[in-house]
Amino acid sequence: MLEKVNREPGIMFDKWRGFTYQALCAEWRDKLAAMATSARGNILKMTSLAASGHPGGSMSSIDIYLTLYNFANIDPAQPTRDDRDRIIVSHGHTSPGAYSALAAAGFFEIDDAIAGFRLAGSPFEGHVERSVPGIEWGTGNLGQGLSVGIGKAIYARLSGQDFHTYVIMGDGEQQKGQISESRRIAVKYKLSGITVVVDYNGLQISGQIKDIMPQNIADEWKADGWQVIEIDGHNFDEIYDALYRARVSDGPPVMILARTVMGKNVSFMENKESFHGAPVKPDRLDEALGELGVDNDLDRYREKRSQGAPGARRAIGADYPEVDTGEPILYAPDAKMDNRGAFGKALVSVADANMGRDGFVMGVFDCDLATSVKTHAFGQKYPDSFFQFGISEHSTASVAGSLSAEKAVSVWADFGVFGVDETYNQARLNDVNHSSLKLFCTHCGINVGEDGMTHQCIDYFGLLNSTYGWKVITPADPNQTDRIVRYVLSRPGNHAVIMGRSAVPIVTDEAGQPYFGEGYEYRYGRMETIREGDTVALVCAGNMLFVGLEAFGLLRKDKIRVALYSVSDWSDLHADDLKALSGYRHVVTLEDHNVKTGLGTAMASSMLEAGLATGFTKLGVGRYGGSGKPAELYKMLGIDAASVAERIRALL
Ligand SMILES: Cc1ncc(C[n+]2csc(CCOP(=O)(O)OP(=O)(O)O)c2C)c(N)n1
Repeated sequence: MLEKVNREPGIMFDKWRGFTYQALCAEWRDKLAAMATSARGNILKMTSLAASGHPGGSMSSIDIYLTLYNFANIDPAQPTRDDRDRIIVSHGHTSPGAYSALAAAGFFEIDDAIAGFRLAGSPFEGHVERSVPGIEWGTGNLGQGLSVGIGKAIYARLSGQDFHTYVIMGDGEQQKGQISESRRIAVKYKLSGITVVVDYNGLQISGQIKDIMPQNIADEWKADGWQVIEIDGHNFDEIYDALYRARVSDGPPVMILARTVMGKNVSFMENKESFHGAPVKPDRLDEALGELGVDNDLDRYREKRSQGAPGARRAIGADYPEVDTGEPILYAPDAKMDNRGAFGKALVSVADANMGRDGFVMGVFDCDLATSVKTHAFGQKYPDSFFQFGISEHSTASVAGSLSAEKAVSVWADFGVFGVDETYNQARLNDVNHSSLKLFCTHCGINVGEDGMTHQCIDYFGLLNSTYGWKVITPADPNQTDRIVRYVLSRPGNHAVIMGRSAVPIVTDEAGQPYFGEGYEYRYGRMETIREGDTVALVCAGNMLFVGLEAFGLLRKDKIRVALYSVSDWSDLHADDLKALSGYRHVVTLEDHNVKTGLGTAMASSMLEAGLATGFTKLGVGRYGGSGKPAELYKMLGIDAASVAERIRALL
C-alpha cells in the first residue's frame, strides 16, 4: 500500500492534497484519465465556440494541469486562503487547459468557462487572468511566470509558511531571457519550495522549437543548478511521481521536463503547430470529439453564450498589511541631503517600527545598486529581508510585483532608467494583476548629470501614466521625501516615487523654516502653495521646486511676484487645485521630464477638460540631454532658474 509522507501537511482538504502519498492509486489513475478525456473535449468546445484560442498547447499541458489542480494543497471553496499552494500558469495562452482542469477540480462550473471563453465581460479571458478562481496571476507575456513564482516562494519563506509554488511553462517560452535571470535567483536563494514543469511538446507558433531557436533546455536548467527530472507528460504515474519527489525534496529547486504531444489524442491535431493558436473548424469538430468519445453538444453552449457573459469576475482585493509609519525624520534648512538619502533613512525607520511584529512581512529588492539607491542600510540591518538579484531587472520587477500581491510590503529601488524604462511591460503586467509594488527610483531626469542621456529617465510619468493603476510621486526635498516614503509604504496600490541624484536644498517658507517640516501633513493629490503671488503661477514638479524658488528670487528683484506651487502627485490632479490655477493669467509648468508627456501635458489636458482656460506654458526636457553637471544641463535645456525667469518676464 502507499506510504504516507513523513511531514506535517499544511492544510489537507482531502487526504491526497499536497502530494501526501508517494504514488497514485489505481482509482485516482482512472479518475484522472476520465477527467483528461472530458477536459480535452472541453478545450475543443471552448475554442471552437469562441472561434479562437489555443487548443494545441492546452491539450499537451492538460494532464499536468489535472494532476496539479487535483493534488496541490488548494481548496476550491477557499481559493485565496493564505497557506494554499500557488500554481502559476506562465504560458497563459493555454487558458483553455487551465480552465478545464480548474473546473474539473471544482473551482467553478465548466459550462460557464465553455460558454464564456473569450466573451466580452466574462472572467474567462483569452489568456489566464486572476478574475478566475484558482488563477494566481494573469500571464500571456511569456517569460514572467517563474519570476512570479519566486515572489510567492519568497512570501512563503518570509511569512514562515510551508506552502509550495508550482510554475507551468511552455518550451518555446524557454527562449525568453527573463527565465534565466529567474533560474539563477531561485538557486541563489535556495528556493526548494518552487517546482517548474515545462510542457516539452517541441512546437511553437512558427514550427519546431529546434528550428526556430535551438536550445538545450534540460542542460541550461542543470547548468544553473536546478535538479531536472524528465518524464512522459501524458503518463499520470510519472507526472505524480515527479511532482511528489519535487515536493519532498529539500535540495535545489526541481524542473520537470515533461515530454508531451501538441494536440494530444486527436489524430489530425497531434504534432501540428497550426493548432497552437487556432481552433478546430466547425466542420471537423464532430470528428475531433468523436475520437475522444465525447458528444458534440456545442449548440447548448451556443445558446448559453448568446445570453451574455456567464460566471462572475472575481474581485481581486488588496489584502495590504498594516504598517506603522514610525516617526518622521526632520531635516533642518542647512541639511546637505539628497532625496534618495532621505528615502533610505525613512525605509529603515519604517522597517524598525514594524519588523518582528507577528505576521509582518517586508522584502526589499536590489539590482546591484544598493549603495546608490540607498537601500544598503536596510540590507545590512535586515539581511533576511533583503534580496540582491544582480543585473536582473526584468525578473526583479516581476518577483517584487508578485510578492506585493501577497500580504507583504514589497520594495524595489533602482535607477529610473532600469526601474521604469527597462521593465515597462513587467510594470504593466503587475498593474494588470493588481499588485501593490513600492518602486523607488533614483537618478531620474537629467538631474542624473554626467552619466549622460542613456541614463536619463525622462519618461517615468509618461510610461507609468499609460497604465491605470500606477501612481507617480515626485517629492520636492528630503523632508517631503520622508513623509511620502512613509505614506506609500502604508498604502495598497502601485506607487513609483521618483527622485533625482543630487542633493537639493531644504525647501523653506518665507520665514526660513522648513516648508515640509514639523506640522506638515502630506496630502496625496494636493498641490502645495509655496509662495503667494499674482498674474503668473509657476508650478514646479518634484525636485524642480528649488529651481522654481531661485527663479522666484530672480523675478522678485525685478519686482515681479509670481505664485509658486509644488506638485508631487502627478497622477491625480485635484479639481480644486486646477481651478485655483485657472485664476492666473498664465500657468507655467516646470519639470525634469520629457515635456511632451509629463506634468504640463497632464495638467493642461485636465484643465481643458474641466473647462478651465488660461495661458499655459510647459517648460521641461525638450530633447535627450547630454553629459554634464545637472546645473549645466538645466541651463543647456532652458530649465535653469535664469531661463525660467526670462520666459516669465517675456510672458509679462
Ligand atoms: C513575450 C512574448 N513574445 C511573444 C508572444 C507571442 N506568443 C504567444 S504563444 C507563443 C509561442 C509559445 O510557444 P510554447 O511556449 O512552446 O507554447 P505552445 O506552442 O507549446 O503552446 C508566442 C511566440 C508572447 N505571448 N509573449
